[in-house]
Amino acid sequence: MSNRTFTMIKPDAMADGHAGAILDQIIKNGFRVVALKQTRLSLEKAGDFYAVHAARPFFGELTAFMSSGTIIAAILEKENAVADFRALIGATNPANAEEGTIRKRFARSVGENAVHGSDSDENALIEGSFFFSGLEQF
Ligand code: FUP
Repeated sequence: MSNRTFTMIKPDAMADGHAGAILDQIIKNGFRVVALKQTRLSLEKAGDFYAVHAARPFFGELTAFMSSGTIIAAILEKENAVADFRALIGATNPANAEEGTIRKRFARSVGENAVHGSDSDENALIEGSFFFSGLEQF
């Protein structure tokens, strides 16, 4: 088991002023920041990141949204990071997310759902490397 996951604070949460509160909740729940940056995805880069969803009906909306503003990308470390982080963020659709989870507190909708969290150790590694070189990970 790897102890790392990858997250993005998405453009909705950035625009709504929730980045500080989200990072605070992440850190208070025991995740250590391995790498962190504010950046903005081009439409093409958003398509590369979400290539696994290319055939889904929401792909166009998803990539337009993810390139619509700045994001914060981060690699996080904690024992059982992938599963614990997904529990912390809650269900994809905030309407179904547990009370107190990041998506319940801060997401606008299923499409604009405040944060990303890797769904496996393998994807955490791929996604972290998409944004950060080895020299940027501490
Ligand atoms: P999650 O792993 O919870 O981020 O969810 P998915 O990998 O299933 O979906 C990735 C992103 O696609 C979501 F964060 C938002 C978007 N999406 C939609 O816009 N509509 C949907 O019905 C499902 C996902």
